[in-house]
Amino acid sequence: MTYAEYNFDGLIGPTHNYAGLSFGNIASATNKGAASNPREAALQGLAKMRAAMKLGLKQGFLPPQDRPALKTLRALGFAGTDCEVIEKAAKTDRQLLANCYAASAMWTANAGTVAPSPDTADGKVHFTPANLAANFHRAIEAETTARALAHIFSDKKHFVHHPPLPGGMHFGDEGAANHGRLCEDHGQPGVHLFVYGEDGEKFPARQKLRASEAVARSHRLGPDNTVFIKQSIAALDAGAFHNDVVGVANGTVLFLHEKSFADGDAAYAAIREKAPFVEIIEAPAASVSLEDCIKSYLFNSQLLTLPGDDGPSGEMALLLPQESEENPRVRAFVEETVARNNSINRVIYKNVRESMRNGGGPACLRLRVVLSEAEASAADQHFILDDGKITELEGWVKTHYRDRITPDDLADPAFMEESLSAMDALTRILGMGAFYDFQR
Ligand code: SUG
Repeated sequence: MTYAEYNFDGLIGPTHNYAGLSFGNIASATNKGAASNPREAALQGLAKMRAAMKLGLKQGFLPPQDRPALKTLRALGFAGTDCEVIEKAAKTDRQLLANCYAASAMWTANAGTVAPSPDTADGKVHFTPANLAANFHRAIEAETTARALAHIFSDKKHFVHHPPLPGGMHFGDEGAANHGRLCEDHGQPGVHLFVYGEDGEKFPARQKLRASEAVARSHRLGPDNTVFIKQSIAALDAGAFHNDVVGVANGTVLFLHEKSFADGDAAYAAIREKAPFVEIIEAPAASVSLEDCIKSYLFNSQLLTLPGDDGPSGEMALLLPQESEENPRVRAFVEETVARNNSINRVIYKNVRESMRNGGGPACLRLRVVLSEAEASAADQHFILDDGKITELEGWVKTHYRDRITPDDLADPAFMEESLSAMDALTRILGMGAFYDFQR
């Protein structure tokens, strides 16, 4: 059976803005209150998807969520018509309103954790949407994310959907942003790396060990194909609020910063024991500091196995944010890495600056789902892209999105109406029916 990796990027929603909502995420804090450009953000995201497809890779997407989250605002006691709900929330608590306006579902690495069928005891693809308990604006994504995943992967013959983990921060789970899979080939059984944190001196850890263990259990993974690794506090306190800011795994390669893990030697030994084929490519702190990593998002790159004429070519491309090209130390390290004799031999820099300014690089913007041909054809094809569908989505963005949003716009009921009417139009394009809460 042939398997392929599908990257499901988040289609960036019309309310993308900078509200400084994520403590421990330095870009989010730095850009609080700045004007955003949702139109440009969404087009940058779609251009990245197109670039991955040009490499011959499979590309899907997850839809944005309906924001403002009127259902949440109503649950918090704001009553009346939709316009009244927005006006009252704006008068009472601007920060609360901003939380209900975040377009943060764009970072689909946090949508959930996925285990492909070659790895699971029942031979099915397992999904657990992340509860994102660490931040209010993100925690309210889980319900709609679960609905979207169940909508796209609805065939019970192939797909198993678990609910987001219960228990709030006791089982704080941020999805695939702290998870990687090593394998000799996408269709071969893989080894799952789960990275968890413990609170630092400056910043809190979002991913709990017990959450990772629970996801592994639900996904019917076993001790032979799982490794649990503690993130270093130095990385967390430098601003690596998710492990995918300091490392990425793909196929046989683990590409990461020297200071990613609390105990690097022990972690590498545990990984090598279960995945003896692993090729570890490490950036020494002497060449690239943690600070450079966080600013440039070097390791928030997509590491992609390039297809050959007849199956995988054995070559990998690194798709990096433009900020990595602009940092001379990072660029030098990337050039050196590609020149060396290893699996990474191609580099592409893409502009995803609107997302980067909220702390989301290329890897944050995608959820990896490895699927067999039969599984891929059982998925809802509206969400698997080709050039024509990308052009259609670009057209939708150009029709409905603003090119400038400031914090004051969130208080304006006209902006709410505009955003929800964009989402309404999207459900028609994607044949989703009355998918969103505001349509029900
Ligand atoms: O959860 N930023 C996101 C960025 C997520 C990045 N994802 C990964 N590393 N996989 C977060 O901190 C900022 C929103 C704001 O401040 O307006 C935000 O939610």
